[in-house]
Amino acid sequence: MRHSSSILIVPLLLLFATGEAAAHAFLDHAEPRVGNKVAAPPREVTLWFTQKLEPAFSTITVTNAAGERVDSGKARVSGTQMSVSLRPAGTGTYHVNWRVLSVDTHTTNGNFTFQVGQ
Ligand SMILES: [Cu+2]
Repeated sequence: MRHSSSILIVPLLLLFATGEAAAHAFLDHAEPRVGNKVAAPPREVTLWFTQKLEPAFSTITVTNAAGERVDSGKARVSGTQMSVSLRPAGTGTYHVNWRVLSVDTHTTNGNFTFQVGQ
């Protein structure tokens, strides 16, 4: 009896967990691509998420290899997409930090790097 009841419960928990994960805005992909190398400093960084974003509370900060802020500070949000302009800031490892509020009122954040140079 005990065994059969746990078999019923596990699929319900899995269903709940998957539904919850799909309801948040997670990073789907980015340009420049996460962990990738580009030849020249990009003019902007664009992130695509798994859910629509609330523009007012969604931000991206980008720093260059020297740790200097190189983003314009004004992220542009359109649906599931968020972009920020960059000033030219040399080669090396760039760090991207993002924080977004999705339309379901949940906040998520994360970071990744990409490389600039030969
Ligand atoms: Cu959510």
